[in-house]
Amino acid sequence: MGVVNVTPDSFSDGGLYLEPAAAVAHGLSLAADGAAILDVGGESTRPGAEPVSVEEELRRVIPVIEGLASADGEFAISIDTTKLEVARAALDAGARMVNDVSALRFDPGLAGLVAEREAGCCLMHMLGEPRTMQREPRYDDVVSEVKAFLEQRLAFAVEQGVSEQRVWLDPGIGFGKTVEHNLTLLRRLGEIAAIGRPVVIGTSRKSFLGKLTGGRAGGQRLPGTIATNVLALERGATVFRVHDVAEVADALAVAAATVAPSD
Ligand code: PMM
Repeated sequence: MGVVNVTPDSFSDGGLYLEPAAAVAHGLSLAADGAAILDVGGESTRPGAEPVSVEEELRRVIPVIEGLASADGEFAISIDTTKLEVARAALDAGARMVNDVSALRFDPGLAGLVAEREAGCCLMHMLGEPRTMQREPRYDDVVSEVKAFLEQRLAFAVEQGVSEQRVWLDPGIGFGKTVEHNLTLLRRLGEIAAIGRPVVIGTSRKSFLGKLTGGRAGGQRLPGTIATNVLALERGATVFRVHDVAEVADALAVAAATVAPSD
């Protein structure tokens, strides 16, 4: 899954692809690099980020989704949003899946839309909301709490008519977690995979990788991104949300051949 952020303020690529044509070209190059899904987002979820209006989010993402959909490539488009109106317009414009970092909490009506459109849906764990999530996050046992949350949100989605087969789950690396919480989730990712739905993992360029490597900045976190994605593959993740698709795809191809040799 390649990241196409159309935001002025995302932590690692904010402002780079604000023009629709630049964002579309970037998405197509990620697809050429091997992304099967392009995740288009118009609202930054970095710690402390302020929400953006529906109108602004629509203005950012819809032209990009239309542009990508009209390219008719071999990729699916996912909309990274927590808002019903944005998800609806994105599905109308050609997206096939909703990546909701609030796991259908911020806009419960979103579940009905996903059900009605038979869209795919990624439910992610976050402690609270982006504005406050990194203020001293606490858990008794981060893995069992994240797992229980994801099971509960999956049950909610199914109650609302979403087919369980269309739901993916994500432990939400960096969303209300300390470095140690992120590492524990990666170490015990198999417990999340045991829920039985595909696991999405998003470590790409995140700050805990900088903290573990002497303060590396976002663009210098590719080695850490690769290490964590390879380990996540080995522990049962099946979808890897990244900015550097070509490099991570190569690393995953080699790791996958080692984990499950084809000969
Ligand atoms: N991370 C970000 C945004 N959306 N969605 C999912 N499912 N999982 C993630 O880990 C995730 C996400 C924040 O990263 P970005 O600002 O680089 O997009």
